[in-house]
Amino acid sequence: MSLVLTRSLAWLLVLPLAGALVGVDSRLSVAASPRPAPVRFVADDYGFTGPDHIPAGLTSIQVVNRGQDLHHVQLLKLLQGKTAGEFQAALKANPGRMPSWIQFVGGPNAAEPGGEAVATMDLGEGEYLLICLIPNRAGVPHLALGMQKTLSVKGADSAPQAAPQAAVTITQADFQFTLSKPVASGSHTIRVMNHGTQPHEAVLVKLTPGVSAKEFAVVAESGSAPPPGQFMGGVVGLETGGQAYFTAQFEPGHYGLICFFPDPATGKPHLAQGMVTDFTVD
Ligand SMILES: [Cu+2]
Repeated sequence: MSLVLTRSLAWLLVLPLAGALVGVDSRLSVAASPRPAPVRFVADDYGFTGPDHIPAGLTSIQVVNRGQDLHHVQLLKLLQGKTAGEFQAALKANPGRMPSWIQFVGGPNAAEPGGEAVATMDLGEGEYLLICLIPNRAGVPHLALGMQKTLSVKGADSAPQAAPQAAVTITQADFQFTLSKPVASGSHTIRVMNHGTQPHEAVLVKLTPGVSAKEFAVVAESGSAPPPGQFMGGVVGLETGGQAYFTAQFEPGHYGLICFFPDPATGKPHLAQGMVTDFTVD
């Protein structure tokens, strides 16, 4: 019901604009075509259900968390014709070390139980895996509990989608986040770009008043207690040069961006090297 309403409202907003642009520049009217509904994957404890095949191109992936634990969707592209079976074998042989023939291509970051998150990426044709890297209380990543699914990306859908209009860009580096400008209250699309040399993620959290993003991250890392705040999505790991978009509803308050990805040199999460940022929405 609400999905139908949202889509019909999108048409109302888009049609007059598209009409006004016809005859001016056909590329602009393509840019104004409505964005398709996100491709939806349901996460539970511990697995994903959703489509096995989707078309290539700019794609919004939604994670709907029906579990009791936090979940995200990390999209991995399998290179060199490697298979899901080979990925599992490689992890078994070298636990905790990603093989060199996978590429981190984003995906919606952590959604609370009962919540959801969406991220938009340009997906090229190929074989992908959806995995969840979030650990359980014992520190075991959900991936090792069976939380992985294959996804085949092939062929193109209708007209190519224009890139979303981003209100703010978050640039990732080794090891920090930089926001292009302050985030205003309201619903905004945020672009995330990795300018670092390692894969990075952006975990968006809303912080309990008086708590810093670092304090939140330390509690979340330890798994000893629920962290003081709320996970609000973001984008999971992106390769160097990669980019993705996510949309979130920002109420006034204090927020954090955190990268839990490990530095191969030290084994420590990037947040321990400074990749954790606080920001305020007025
Ligand atoms: Cu990082």
